[in-house]
Amino acid sequence: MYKLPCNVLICLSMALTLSVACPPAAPPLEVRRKGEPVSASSKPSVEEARAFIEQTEAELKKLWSRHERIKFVQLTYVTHDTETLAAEAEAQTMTFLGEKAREARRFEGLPLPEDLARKVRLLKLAQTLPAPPTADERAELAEIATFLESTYAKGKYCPPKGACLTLDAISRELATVRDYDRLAELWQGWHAIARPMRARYARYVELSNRGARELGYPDLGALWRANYDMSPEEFAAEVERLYAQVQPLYQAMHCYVRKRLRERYGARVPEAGPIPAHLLGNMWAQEWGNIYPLVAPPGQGRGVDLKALLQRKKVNPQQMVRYGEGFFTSLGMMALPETFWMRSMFVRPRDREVLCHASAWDITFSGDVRLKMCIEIDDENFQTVHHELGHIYYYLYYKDQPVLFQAGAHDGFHEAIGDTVALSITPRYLQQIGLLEAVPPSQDGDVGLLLRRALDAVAFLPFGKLIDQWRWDVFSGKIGPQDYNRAWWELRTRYQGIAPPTPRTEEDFDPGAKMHIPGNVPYIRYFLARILQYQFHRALCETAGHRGPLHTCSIHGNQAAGERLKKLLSMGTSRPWPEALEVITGTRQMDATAMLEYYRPLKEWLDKQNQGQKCGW
Ligand code: X8Z
Ligand code: ZN
Repeated sequence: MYKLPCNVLICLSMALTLSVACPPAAPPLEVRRKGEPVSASSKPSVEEARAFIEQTEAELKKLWSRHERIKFVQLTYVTHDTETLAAEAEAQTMTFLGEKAREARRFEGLPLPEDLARKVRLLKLAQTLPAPPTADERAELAEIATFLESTYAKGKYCPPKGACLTLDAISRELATVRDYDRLAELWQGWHAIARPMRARYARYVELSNRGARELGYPDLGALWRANYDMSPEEFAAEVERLYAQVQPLYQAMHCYVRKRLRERYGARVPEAGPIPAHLLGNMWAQEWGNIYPLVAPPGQGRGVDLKALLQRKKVNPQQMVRYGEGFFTSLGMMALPETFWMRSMFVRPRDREVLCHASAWDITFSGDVRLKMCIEIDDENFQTVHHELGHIYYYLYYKDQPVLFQAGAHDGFHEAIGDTVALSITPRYLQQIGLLEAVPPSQDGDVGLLLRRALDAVAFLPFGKLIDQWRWDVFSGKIGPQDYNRAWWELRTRYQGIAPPTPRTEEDFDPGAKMHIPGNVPYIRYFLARILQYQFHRALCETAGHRGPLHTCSIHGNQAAGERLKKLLSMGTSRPWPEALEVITGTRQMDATAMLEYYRPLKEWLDKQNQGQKCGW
């Protein structure tokens, strides 16, 4: 029963296998240009549509599997050769999907059964990187996409003296060091990795927009926004509606945190302006939990220090994942397959470049699931392990769906599962699993515990929204390449109320210092997940018969809650997401009231603390 982390031998042999034993890449498929005839038969039948989709799904499963396998090798072993293989695979997949989406146009307007009509639509939306019209452009786009991601993966800050620092090493310092200038140096050092991406990013925008237009969308942002069972415009309005619900909570927290940071850093934190972005314990100021000791409610203890508990127990990276697995199995879910333990990467290898940003993989769409993560032993990683296992369990429970339905109800659902489970990591749960000896008595309505959680979850909300706000505007042309960085900081200040610690120019490309921008991963999903996870939590806690404040609920060990969750997971994206939401919550609308209810005692406390303060920026 055992489990080596993916080591150099395994990955090396995988890389060799790929380059030696895999069939050579198929010759590039030409994508037809707009307006060209698509088929000999002008009026296709429903049977033809079904046969087309079945055939396409069979080919797609093979192609995607090959793509995922190559990407997994590339990102656990970044070299010139694996980058080349990855770019080839990207171009091939893009080309195939582009061609199939075009062929599928002949079935539009045909009265198809619901499942088939849905698959035809999903086929078109299945690409976050759509194929531009010519083979040269597709190869160029794939090469740029691979370059951007690899550049991020290999990024380091090399100070004038001493060894170069990886993002993990920098992040450890950002979390604990409280020296303003040292933090600014690290912040600036990391952001410099993105400068070489800038020009190529502009070209990537041009080419991927051309791909989106081939599919009938005005730009790539509109294509991304079309994947929510409503029009892109309706979706953008949904996001605004949800943001308006939570904005007052963020503003209250910002006001309180700024006041406490002034106590620490003095006038370098302005009384009524934006907070310097490097003081919040995280490279992107997206989650602020690491500065809890600086802002903890006066007079309250430090609460439960999970990092200390894990380290005292000498928990190792695999055991971190075992704790996560234990939670899911307590809900009545299956154990993780043996191959998961054998083929995952759990630690940063010492001898090669990898992309450490945590991710969950579904290599074959039939159970070969893996984690790729550089696990450190602390509370943030404990949380992330649960997040990733949410993806893994989604993969495992929808694996019998047709491949086009193997996805989250929408991508925010996929991101929300593990985070929902993580809300059940209460002190009582930590005691049940033997990590904590005794649950500390509740003080002041648990304001300390709620603040610790809100520093991560609530701080994330404006960040989760603005990343794609920026990208949507970049793709639509509202933000041109000459304004990339200025517009980025305008949004960062407008939404998050933060400012860069050092002067920025258009030589910089600060968006590129965040993985999802060079990695081409849409981001609004995380904003949606942050809201949905509380909705799911509230509903599952009701199912589990919980009484009392929402933050004291843990669904650990509750089979009824597990059944609900399993039902949701096994649906994949076979039905429009409001139906999936109904399965788990009984309602069909995304709604932030569960989150507001969860943090209500904190909001009341913050409002008191903020009395007499000039809030806002
Ligand atoms: O990227 C992730 C996961 C993988 S899907 C680790 N997250 C976002 C981020 O790190 O920026 C989870 C929270 C937000
Ligand atoms: Zn995720």
